[in-house]
Amino acid sequence: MARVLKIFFHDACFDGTTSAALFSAFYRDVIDQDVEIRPVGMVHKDGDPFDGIPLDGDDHACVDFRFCADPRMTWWFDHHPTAFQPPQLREVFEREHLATWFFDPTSPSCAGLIASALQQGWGWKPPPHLIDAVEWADTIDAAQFASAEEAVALALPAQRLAAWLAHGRTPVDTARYVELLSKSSLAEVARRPEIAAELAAVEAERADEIDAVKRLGVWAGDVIVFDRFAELGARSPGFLGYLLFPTSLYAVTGTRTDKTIKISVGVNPWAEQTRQHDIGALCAKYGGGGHAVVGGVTLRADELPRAQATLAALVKELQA
Ligand SMILES: [Mn+2]
Repeated sequence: MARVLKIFFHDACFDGTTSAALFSAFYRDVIDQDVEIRPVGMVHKDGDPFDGIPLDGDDHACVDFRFCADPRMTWWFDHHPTAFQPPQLREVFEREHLATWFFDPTSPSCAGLIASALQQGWGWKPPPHLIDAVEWADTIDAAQFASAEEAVALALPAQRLAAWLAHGRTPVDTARYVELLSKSSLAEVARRPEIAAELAAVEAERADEIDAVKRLGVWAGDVIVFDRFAELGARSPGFLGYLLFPTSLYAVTGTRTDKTIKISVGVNPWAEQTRQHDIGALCAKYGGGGHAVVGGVTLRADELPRAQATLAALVKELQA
């Protein structure tokens, strides 16, 4: 019987999935070539996201997601400044100091952090098919695009797959995607018939999405607000919001599925003004987290009044 490695990753996120694929490739190359890998997409929530998630593999890894203090979580890599929630978890991290736990909030992406940590510690280099994906993870996670047009472009496989991931993928889709990406390049994954068809559908929906986002945007000072709580399954406009409302400094979006409600907050990377707020810290005040320039609060599907109040409070804080 093959040993089982469970990899917990930030679900439906380009960096999270790339991180999981990269770590899978490393594990097969260096630790156990016959291992059975089970990628598990994780979503943030108010409270312990690992509550009720079984650590029942032979080994466990967590990438691009919050610190889990369970000693069975052998491997951990993250770059979110809000990785330690509650903050006391940081003491566990410092005290235990495992050589297989890595935290660097200055890294643009978790995939980049994994690549450098594994090279330094194990002399392992990412396989050629994943080099491109790791570079794209840096670009996408840190919004290092020259313009909003470039950020929303769907020309290249990485851009198309990032949009597809953000397009309401299920945990089954993303786990399969991680497995594919661990063994083939972004271009090869995008060419697979079943994925190519879905990528074409994402592109076809783009025009409707532009119309919807244009209609939805409501100004609150420098903040552009997209309240999509009423449309079950509707997505955050992401960079499209900044393309259509280029004078915004911040964007706040409310979205809802049958499982969760999410409030996403971001700083317009192409704004002329400078941000006055740390978004991750601001979201952490309301039970969420994130980076300095992007973050969010994820609540349960039955907490709509709380979500509406949280969205309003975040908008108010950003206007102050
Ligand atoms: Mn990340």
